[in-house]
Amino acid sequence: MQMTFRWYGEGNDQIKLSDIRQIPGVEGIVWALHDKLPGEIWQQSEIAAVKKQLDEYGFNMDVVESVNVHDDIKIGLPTRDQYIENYKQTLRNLAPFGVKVVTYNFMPIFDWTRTDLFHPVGDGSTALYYEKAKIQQDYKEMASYILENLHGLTFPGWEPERMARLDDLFEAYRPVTKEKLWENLKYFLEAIMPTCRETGIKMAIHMDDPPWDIFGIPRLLVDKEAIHHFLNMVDDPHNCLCLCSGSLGANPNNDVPDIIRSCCGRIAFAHIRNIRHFPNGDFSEASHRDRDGETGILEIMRAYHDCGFEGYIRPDHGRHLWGEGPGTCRPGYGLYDRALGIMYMLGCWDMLEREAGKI
Ligand code: DNO
Repeated sequence: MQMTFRWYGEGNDQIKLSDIRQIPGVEGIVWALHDKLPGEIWQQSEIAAVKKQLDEYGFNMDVVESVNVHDDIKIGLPTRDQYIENYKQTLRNLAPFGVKVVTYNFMPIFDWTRTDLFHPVGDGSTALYYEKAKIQQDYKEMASYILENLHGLTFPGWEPERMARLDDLFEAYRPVTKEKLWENLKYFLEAIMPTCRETGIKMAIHMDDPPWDIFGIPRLLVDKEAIHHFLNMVDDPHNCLCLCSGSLGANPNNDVPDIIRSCCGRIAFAHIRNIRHFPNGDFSEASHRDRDGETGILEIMRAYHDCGFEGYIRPDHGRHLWGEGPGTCRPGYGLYDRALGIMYMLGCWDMLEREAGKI
């Protein structure tokens, strides 16, 4: 297992690489070119500039999150072929810099979706929150609430350019049934797998978050059955998962440790996050400590350890602590709780290693 930390880049993140350097055990930065729109080619000069910044602190750049997939590919329009060619070129441009895993998602229109970005947890901290009733209402209201709370920082999946034409996007996705979306995902993966084999890059699809349809649009990677369908659909060792415990864990019926054990060899990247559920279907994100939520963090770490997991791992979202809040920290991506999460995960891992006689 290799510990990583997500960072949004110089001038686009309040956290500094020198702060991250002080968290024990972090080997790599999970990064991206956040000013790129889906479909644009990432140029080698731009990638080299990030590499220089990371090199200064001794971090690797093995994992990219995300190279976002253009809507035309998800919708299945004739223009998709050009965007797929661009995607392949981006992979070829990334490989010489040592990139090994590229995360992406196939969620239509919205990426992760929450209704409150700074919801009180009850101990003075705040966290991302999902209020079920609100997601049945106006998608534009929800999108503008999220954009306002990003305070001008870019957030993948929430590009203002795309959010400004939400009605058009909903119209364009109207004919895309769940079956059609699966077909379009298969088309995309089959087209890029030769480039993955050539470059050695593993594609790691992120789970859909939350793991159910929202605003009438289908979502695919929602449970164990869907994950296995996905892996069998394109059965190639480069077709992998970014297994996000928090995304899957939003549905209490998902047994995340069991899912991990069933497909660990195809998990290239693990996101660890804990969820607290409420009886009415709402949920709040919680600290990584096992007992603060119901996702089963201890058993998740044990499952990865039992399977001999050698992929990349990161704390996913954290709460906002100690003065972090709107305008001073990216929702879900403050410094402190993610650092605490790393220490919790490493604590579990070191104990498992000790028990196995490895350290
Ligand atoms: C949320 C993230 C996701 C993830 C994308 C990958 O915080 O885990 O936004 O980066 O879905 O494409």
